[in-house]
Amino acid sequence: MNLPISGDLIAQHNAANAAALDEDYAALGRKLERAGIAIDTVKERVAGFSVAVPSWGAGRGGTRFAKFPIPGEPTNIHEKLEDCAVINQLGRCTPRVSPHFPWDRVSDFKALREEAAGLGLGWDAVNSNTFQDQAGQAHTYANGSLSAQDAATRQQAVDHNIECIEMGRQLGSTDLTVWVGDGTNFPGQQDFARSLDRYLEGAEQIYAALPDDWRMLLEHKMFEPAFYSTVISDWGSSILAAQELGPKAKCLIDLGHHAPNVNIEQIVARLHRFGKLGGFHFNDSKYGDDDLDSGSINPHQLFLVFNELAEAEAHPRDGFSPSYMIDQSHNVTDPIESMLSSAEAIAQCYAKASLVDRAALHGAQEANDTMMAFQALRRAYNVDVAPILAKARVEAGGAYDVLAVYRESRWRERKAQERKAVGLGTGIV
Ligand code: RM4
Ligand code: MN
Ligand code: MN
Repeated sequence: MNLPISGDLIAQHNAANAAALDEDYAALGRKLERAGIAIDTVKERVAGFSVAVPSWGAGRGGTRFAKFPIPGEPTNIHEKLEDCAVINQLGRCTPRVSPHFPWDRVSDFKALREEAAGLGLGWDAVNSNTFQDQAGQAHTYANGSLSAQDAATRQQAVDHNIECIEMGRQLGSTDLTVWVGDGTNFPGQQDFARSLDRYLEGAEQIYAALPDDWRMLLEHKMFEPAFYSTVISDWGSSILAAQELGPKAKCLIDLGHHAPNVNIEQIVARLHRFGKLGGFHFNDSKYGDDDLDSGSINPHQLFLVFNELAEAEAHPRDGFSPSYMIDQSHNVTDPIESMLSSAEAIAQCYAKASLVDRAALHGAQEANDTMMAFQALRRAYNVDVAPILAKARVEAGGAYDVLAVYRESRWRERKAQERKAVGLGTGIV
């Protein structure tokens, strides 16, 4: 394997911090022991946790207003893979990349799969794109894709998704994530029922093309780019569509795709109750689909989501195996730094959810002891799990302080010498 960051640099840094880490880990171990928790067991769980990174997240994102590229940012899927390899080498919990087509299209997928494997990376869910027009495309998506009135446009969207499955198959993926930008900007613009019928008809054709071991993950989103209505606007529409399509269709929750203040953790529990929770896109938001860094605004919500995921894991239905991915737009930070910090925030919430005393929680719930039920969650949330994560990371060959080593490696500065500059412009990616 040809990992991008010098192993010596990581080893030296870890050696310099080994005593501090051992001390912190031992102290936390004693504290957890008093609560009947074996820290090594939690560490093993954390070591087994992973979240995929999106290929598009490796580039600097933008807004509708502007994009400010940085020197050395990746310009194609090969350079993006290199950056994803840096993230995984240092953090050791992001071993898979989620591609987006046609953005990541190549002529030889077998070679791309090997290239990723050489960097220690596998592939996660494939994302289709029928929310933008591509050069040379026969039919525009201006009036929708799977739900468009025009039959040829719908067929083009179906064909693209089927081609995504084929490209994903060559990479070794087993999930297709479908998010469509379809919707309306004006009351009356489309008939709500008929546009959903058209969406379902197209989705059925895609579903029919899924290999046996594949899943189709339906991602709902309340608004943007359509601002009055969207065809799969919420988890209700999503689960109805998934139920209509069949067992291989599941729902995917993107944390930024709800109305403000919606109780997302409850949605997790609801979808799981019906065996339809298929995946997650992690990010954070203040106002809408802001795509801010995971846990940067509301880390408590992220913990509560993981608490429901831990409940779901303990009571699996229908082969519970959600696909986890970071889905963020890094407008003002180095994307590698954002994804390192976000993956750590996500794994922290996973670890804290593992610390919840479920017997105490359930006992308090049964006894209608509201305060003690809440305290069962609060006690876990208050634990600083950083030493557990650091220990798991270091044992797997990652860095004690991921950001410190990343900066010391001068990766971005070195890449700025090699990579061609990205053009200015607007757009999400
Ligand atoms: C959407 C949605 C999709 C992502 C695109 C780039 O808002 O979150 O998952 O693929 O953005
Ligand atoms: Mn998303
Ligand atoms: Mn989004």
